[in-house]
Amino acid sequence: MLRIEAAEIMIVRLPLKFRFETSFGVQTARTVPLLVLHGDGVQGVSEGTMEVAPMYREETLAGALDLVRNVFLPRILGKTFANPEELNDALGAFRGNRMARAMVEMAAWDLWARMLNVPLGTLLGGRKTEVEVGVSLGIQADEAATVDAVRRHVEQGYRRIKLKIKPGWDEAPVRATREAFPDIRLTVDANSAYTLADSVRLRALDQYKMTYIEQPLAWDDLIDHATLQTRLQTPLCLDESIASAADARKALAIGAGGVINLKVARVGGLAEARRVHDVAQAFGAPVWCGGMLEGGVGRAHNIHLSTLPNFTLPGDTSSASRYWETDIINEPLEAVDGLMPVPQEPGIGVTLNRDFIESVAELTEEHRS
Ligand code: OSB
Ligand code: MG
Repeated sequence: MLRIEAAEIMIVRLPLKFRFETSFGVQTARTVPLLVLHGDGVQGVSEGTMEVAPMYREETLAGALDLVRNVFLPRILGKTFANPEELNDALGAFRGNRMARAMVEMAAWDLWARMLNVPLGTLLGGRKTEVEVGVSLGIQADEAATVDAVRRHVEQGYRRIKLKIKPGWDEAPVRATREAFPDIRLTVDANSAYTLADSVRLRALDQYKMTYIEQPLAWDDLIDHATLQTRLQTPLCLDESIASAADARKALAIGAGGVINLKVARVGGLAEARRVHDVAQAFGAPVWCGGMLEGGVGRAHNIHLSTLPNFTLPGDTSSASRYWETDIINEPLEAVDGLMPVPQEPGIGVTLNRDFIESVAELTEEHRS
């Protein structure tokens, strides 16, 4: 039984080691919310991926934390559940706010896996002991800087290079990269910066033989993606547009894309992520695990999810040392030759670096029933 006795919320601000520019803005740091659930002498932890400003999807850090504190925690504190899915049912009546719900659900899964003394990936049904990873590279100053950044990461063994693009910065970096590296697995991510009126521009990318083009159109669209897909040879990969297994089913049924970037928080937690994985598998569509510049807690969750069999393309879960001088966990999460080892201790298999977290925390709270 899963008994929830107490909860902690912490917020830490971590400076990024690189400037990360996407079509929607520039990030130089992350504000990382952490949730710890305590029960039966064990703790489970999760990391929120919502940002201060709703640039990626609509959820915000302030809105999500308000819900966690005032609506979700009161429904689980002091209560006992059969398993994480039953706990999640206690939040099932609430609409949307999937990243906020995922924070609670993911901590419950970690707690549950630690109580059962198994790695989270194994509990979810995954069998891999290492997962293939690539990198997501932000928009660079020019073509030469792009090729330099690609070279550095190819030399480190990453299995796929993803370039962020936006209108006016798309074919140039892709052409330069393809000329320098004719054989790498290459993709682009537009984060919803285009419309159907850009179909011709986007079709110009077909010649570069990319594995997919990620989320060219609106964050809440499926229909226009299906139209665009009829005009392109390169498969579309959906990120922002997929918030549930139902969305995945509809998207694949209408041909809105052929690949799904699966992010646990965006779909509301690990159980729903597994359902998205299963739907995609039934359609013969590969999935891969996306990233939101996570600290070690979110990164570890992503690695465990990626052990499921239909994660057949490299994910964005690159080495923690790329992002942070000091991480929020004690263990390193480092890929070797593009393979990220799956932590084999129970739960997510990593532990909070409490001293570091305390030294940089902007907020720490305790909640009890
Ligand atoms: O679209 O996949 C995205 C980061 C923040 C918000 C959206 C996205 C991303 C990334 C970074 O691409 C992936 C990572 O390295 O964590
Ligand atoms: Mg994306």
